[in-house]
Amino acid sequence: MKKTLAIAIAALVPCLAQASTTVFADNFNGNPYGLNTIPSGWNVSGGTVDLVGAGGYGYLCATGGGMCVDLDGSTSNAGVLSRDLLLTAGTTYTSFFDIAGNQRGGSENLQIIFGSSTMSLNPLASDSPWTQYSLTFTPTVTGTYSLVFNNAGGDNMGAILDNVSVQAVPEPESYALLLAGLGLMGTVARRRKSQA
Ligand SMILES: [Ca+2]
Ligand SMILES: [Ca+2]
Ligand SMILES: [Ca+2]
Repeated sequence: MKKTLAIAIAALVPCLAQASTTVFADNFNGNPYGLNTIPSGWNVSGGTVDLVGAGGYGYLCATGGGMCVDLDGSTSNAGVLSRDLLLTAGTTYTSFFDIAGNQRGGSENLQIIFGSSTMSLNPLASDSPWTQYSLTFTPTVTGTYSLVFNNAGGDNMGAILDNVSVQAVPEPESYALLLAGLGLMGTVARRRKSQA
């Protein structure tokens, strides 16, 4: 038993060192085309966004095609697109997202917020190619945090967003805790065996 457990833990360690899990992913492909439409599961405040793509409204979406989001809808008032996520204290989360220029003309001023982390794309040229960006955030308190895409302006042409995901990588202390837990399980198992 002891030897088996030791082998099991030894086998687990390298896996744990690389363990990262997808806690959220959306390629927007499950949504219908629509001007001034809120993508399923997302929030839009202070204006509108459009669901666009090559089969409707003529936009080239990122890898995987299908649908993507024009962050400035069709009401001359760019909406703030956000997604709420339940995040655990002490875990490092990295959000990945593909962004392209508005594909129509002029440049954009875009701010992305993930928890307390922020980044800006300003200016983002209209012909800026699809690029994967990332933003990392480690909450110190477990709770609900937002991933926010805020495109300034209101000319109905916004940066285009696709393939949003969030990956979680536990902090080293979490691994240590997990390994300590496994070690404790081993001790209990050994005790049970010797009592039997
Ligand atoms: Ca897509
Ligand atoms: Ca638009
Ligand atoms: Ca614009």
